[in-house]
Amino acid sequence: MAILDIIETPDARLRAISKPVEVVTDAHRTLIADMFETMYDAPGIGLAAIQVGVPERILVIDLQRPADDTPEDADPKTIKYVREPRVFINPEILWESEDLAVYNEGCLSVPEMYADVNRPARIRASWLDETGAAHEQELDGLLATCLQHEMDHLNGVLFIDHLSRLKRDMLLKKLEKLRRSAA
Ligand code: GNR
Ligand code: NI
Repeated sequence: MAILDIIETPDARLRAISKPVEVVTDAHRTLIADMFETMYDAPGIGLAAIQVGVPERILVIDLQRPADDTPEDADPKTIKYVREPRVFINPEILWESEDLAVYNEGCLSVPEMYADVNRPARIRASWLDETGAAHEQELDGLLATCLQHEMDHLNGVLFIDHLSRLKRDMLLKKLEKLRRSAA
């Protein structure tokens, strides 16, 4: 297993259209294991293959729910999270709801920047898992939002592309300033 480098904006590779996976191989399964390790290390709740430089339609998600015995008032920093790793290969959106949900999104390729994004609240999606088996399911909540965010990456789209030009430019300026102060 390996922690891979995450590509950050404005790297042109983030604008590539990723290619469908024809056959799921051991090489893909190794990449997926490395993607999970990279995502947990970051940490993040999702990661698309293109974010580690691989232009294939593969993404991983783990929303890491608090353990079932967690009290309501527990400190989020000290509670135990249960891993729920999910793999999506060649995902497709078959249906999306008219109603939208807003989430304050972030992206490992646009580090430390957050903005509200509206997306369909519920979607019906199909995909392959790491064994090549096909799945189809209706998703909602943060999982629906995160899958749409990751599927955007497969099409060269970042969450900042959903903002007004003014908001996007402000956010990118803030990122540049942060990078200069960190350098
Ligand atoms: O870690 C992440 N958090 C997040 C929060 C709200 C909506 C989407 C995401 S995905 C992001 C990780 C990432 O950049 N995936 O591409
Ligand atoms: Ni992202």
